[in-house]
Amino acid sequence: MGSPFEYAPAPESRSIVDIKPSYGLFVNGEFVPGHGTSFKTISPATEEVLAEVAEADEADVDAAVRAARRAYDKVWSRMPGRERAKYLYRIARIIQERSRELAVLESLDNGKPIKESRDVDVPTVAAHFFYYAGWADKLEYAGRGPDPQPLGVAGQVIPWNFPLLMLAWKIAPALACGNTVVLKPAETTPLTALLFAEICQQADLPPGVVNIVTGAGATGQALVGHPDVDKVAFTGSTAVGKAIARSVAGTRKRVTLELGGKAANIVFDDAPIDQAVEGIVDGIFFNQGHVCCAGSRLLVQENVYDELLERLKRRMSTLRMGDPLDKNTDIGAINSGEQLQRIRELSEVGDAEGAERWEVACDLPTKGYWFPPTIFTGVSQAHRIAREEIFGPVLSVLTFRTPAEAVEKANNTPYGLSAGVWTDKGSRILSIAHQLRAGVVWANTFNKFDPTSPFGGYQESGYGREGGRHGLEAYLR
Ligand code: TAP
Repeated sequence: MGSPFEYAPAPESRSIVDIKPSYGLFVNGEFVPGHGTSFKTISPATEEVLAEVAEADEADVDAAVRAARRAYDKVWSRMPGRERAKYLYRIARIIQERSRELAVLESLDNGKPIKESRDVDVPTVAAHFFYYAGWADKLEYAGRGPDPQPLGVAGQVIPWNFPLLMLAWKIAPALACGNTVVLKPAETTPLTALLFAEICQQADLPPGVVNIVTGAGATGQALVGHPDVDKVAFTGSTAVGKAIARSVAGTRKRVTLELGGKAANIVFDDAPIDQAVEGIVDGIFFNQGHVCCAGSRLLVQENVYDELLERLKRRMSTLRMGDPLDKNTDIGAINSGEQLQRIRELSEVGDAEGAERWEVACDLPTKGYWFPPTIFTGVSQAHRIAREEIFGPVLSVLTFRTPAEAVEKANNTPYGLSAGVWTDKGSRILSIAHQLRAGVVWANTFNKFDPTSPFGGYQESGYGREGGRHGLEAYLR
């Protein structure tokens, strides 16, 4: 690894977005102060404080749920689908118009490279609103019978890895179906959800249809536990997901959970190697590996192992790490000090268990949270780095000889969110995909998201689907 250095973030892109010194909660169409204490949100690339954000306590959450209930009863559930669609189309268009602002703010608050927030996150967010706007007046085709009804008030809790995209996955289908929402963004990434609240105002969305309550786990707990919430939609860790499932058991609440993953990316010896290397890099280093469906376990057929590893290391050496606002940056900052600590700890476990660590030699900034792209070879299935979600830019490499062995190893996980298969044989793609216990299987590509495709897990990766027609079912009776 190189020597540490001071890095100054690019000031010109900062000026695109107007960050206020402090933010309130968004309740009933207005920004209001919270009753709890406030907290600071920082740029993980520089540790600079970006803003002070209100923390919603139980009374604030209650006010937001009541606003959502009023809006549901009086306005939104009564509005014809074609009218709801107009609001969703308007929101989608404003997202496109304000896309630079949203991308810069997302990269500042989250640490992800601007080329990802600009070219992947924000366009996919707009696409979700466009897609579900199109469904709002066609719900009789959603698969829930001729007269599907909304559920009521949805309490939605999302993580920090794709703050805006997770918001879109939650809010767009809920609103299209006639539900109203109270959403809690993650503590470390509240700013784009608050900018989205401004967009709701700009779109003249009726007050109370969307409410945003910022805060940490306790705010999420208050929301999920509120007796007047009809539907809970959660994306986050398996541990918190299990606690939520327990807490709502026996209530009338409907629940969908999108949880963790430990995806296998399987490369057969007939795969186009350079294409596979790109897919492996994208699979684990996209968004610093903070991706629930990241291809964090590479399974390589033994006879191409040496060649693949050599090419992979060569490709990794070209990745640029640094200022998230620099358009040439491939790898941005780790989202928080806490997450960095977890990545370090699990990597040290990898060392202690005898796996061999290789990392890209690069200079790391002295401030902020950084971890270089890393691979572990000599990993066995029993190793913790092959079993536990690291949620960082760390790849564990295993080998296999036969297709049956690949499937067995790929399925040897409590998770089941996603997987990848690289091979030249179409018949093998179909046969392997069929045997993998994963909600999404990519063939000769990885980490591709589209609003028309359902996404979701098996086993400890949760239940319910988001995206596509299936994503409507979670919000309809
Ligand atoms: P969590 O710690 O589970 O947090 C997720 C959200 O839940 C945050 O907003 C969090 O608030 C809140 N929360 C924490 N404790 C809660 C409680 N007891 N009741 C209600 N809400 C609570 O996960 P994370 O670290 O942010 O995200 C990483 C995890 O999310 C990974 O495991 C990843 O695989 C998973 N993930 C899954 C998917 C899909 S689609 N399956 C997508 C993205 C991420 P604070 O953060 O503010 O404390």
